[in-house]
Amino acid sequence: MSDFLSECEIVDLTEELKKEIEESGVSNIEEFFRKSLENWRGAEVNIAITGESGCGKSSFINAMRELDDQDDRAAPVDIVECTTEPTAYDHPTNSKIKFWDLPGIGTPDYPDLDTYCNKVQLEKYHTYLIFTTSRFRVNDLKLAEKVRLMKKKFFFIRTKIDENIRAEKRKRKQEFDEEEMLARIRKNCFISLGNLLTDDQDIFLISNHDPDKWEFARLTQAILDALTRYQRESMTFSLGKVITRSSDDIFQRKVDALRQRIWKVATASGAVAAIPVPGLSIVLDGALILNELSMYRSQLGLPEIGSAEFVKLHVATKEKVLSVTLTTAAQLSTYCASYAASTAIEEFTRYIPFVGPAIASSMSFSTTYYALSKLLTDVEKTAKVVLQEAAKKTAADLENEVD
Ligand SMILES: Nc1nc2c(ncn2[C@@H]2O[C@H](COP(=O)(O)OP(=O)(O)O)[C@@H](O)[C@H]2O)c(=O)[nH]1
Ligand SMILES: [Mg+2]
Repeated sequence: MSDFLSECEIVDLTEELKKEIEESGVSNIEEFFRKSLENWRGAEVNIAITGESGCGKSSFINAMRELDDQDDRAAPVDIVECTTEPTAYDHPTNSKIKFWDLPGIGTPDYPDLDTYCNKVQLEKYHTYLIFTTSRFRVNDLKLAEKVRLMKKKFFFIRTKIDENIRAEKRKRKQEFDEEEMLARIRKNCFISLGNLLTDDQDIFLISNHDPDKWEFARLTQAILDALTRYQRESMTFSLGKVITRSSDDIFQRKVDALRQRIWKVATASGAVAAIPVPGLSIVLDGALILNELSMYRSQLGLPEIGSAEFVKLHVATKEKVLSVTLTTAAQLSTYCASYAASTAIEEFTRYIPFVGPAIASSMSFSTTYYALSKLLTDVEKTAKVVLQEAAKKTAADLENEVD
């Protein structure tokens, strides 16, 4: 119980939320929260991608969207851009998130920075990613300075780290020191930027072919942090399975983003479509909870029952996945009855945030809150078990390859 009682963000958001509720003009608080749960879907995110031809812009766009280079929706790789217009690539699960492949500065159509800024409408992007495979150029620097003047964030990205590692390993053999090599690459990039940056951690060393290695995850998180609240939520929920599984931090961000929704869902839960819970004189908004649970499962990458990934799981893991795959109100009711101790719930209602005594004392709020907290914790644990099993399999496969 203590886990979710310590969710201080509930209290922190109070003032901001009161203002939002006032401004929204709604009279019904349940309706307000039902709507606000969907706000992130409306958030537009425009990410500008720039850098010389061949440095991996298209490959990065595909890696972020988790699309194979051969996919019809993929940004064409290895094509020298003849287009002189910015090209937008939508995220496959959220068309409001767009990656913009911008032409390079210094090409005939964009001879200088001012022409460039006007033509690509520089102010419309929310964050800027500047790519290279070697050192950054003067134009990159000027662009970053311009972006900084607009009070927006830019990131410098050095791609193809995998190639450097491979080449250096071949050359140095036993002498090869990965840390030393990465530090050297970072330093070279940093020097090429003059005194633009104060922290060399603002340079990200990645491979578009290995998003689970080097600094792809750190970059993903830096992009998230550069966005506004709803944009960040939107981008977090659009991250696919590969990126989510590539880093504990990103996985945790998803869990946190889902956890922050719980009290809103609980507030939105009324007696609509309610189902009774045996042994307790309360009712639950089953549809709302099942909808949220389905989001937990897909966001945290639980395999669908019957999918190829599910079939390969260990029997005990399969059972765990099944135990959090509730799809009917009856299953949910049984699940709730199995844990619900009314004393715990009553005790919990004393900690309810600003939403006020009327809602706080409603059993629908506290039961929904409690049920979702428990479900999210269960899905989180199960997703970690699935992940560990997948990691063990990969390690075993690699060992077999070596043998
Ligand atoms: N090894 C490696 N190759 C990459 C990486 N990123 C891109 N490439 C390759 O570099 C070439 C050019 O990539 P592309 O994405 O078309 O670059 P763009 O011209 O900047 O869009 C392609 O053959 C890609 O497969 C990377 O991180 N590592
Ligand atoms: Mg390209």
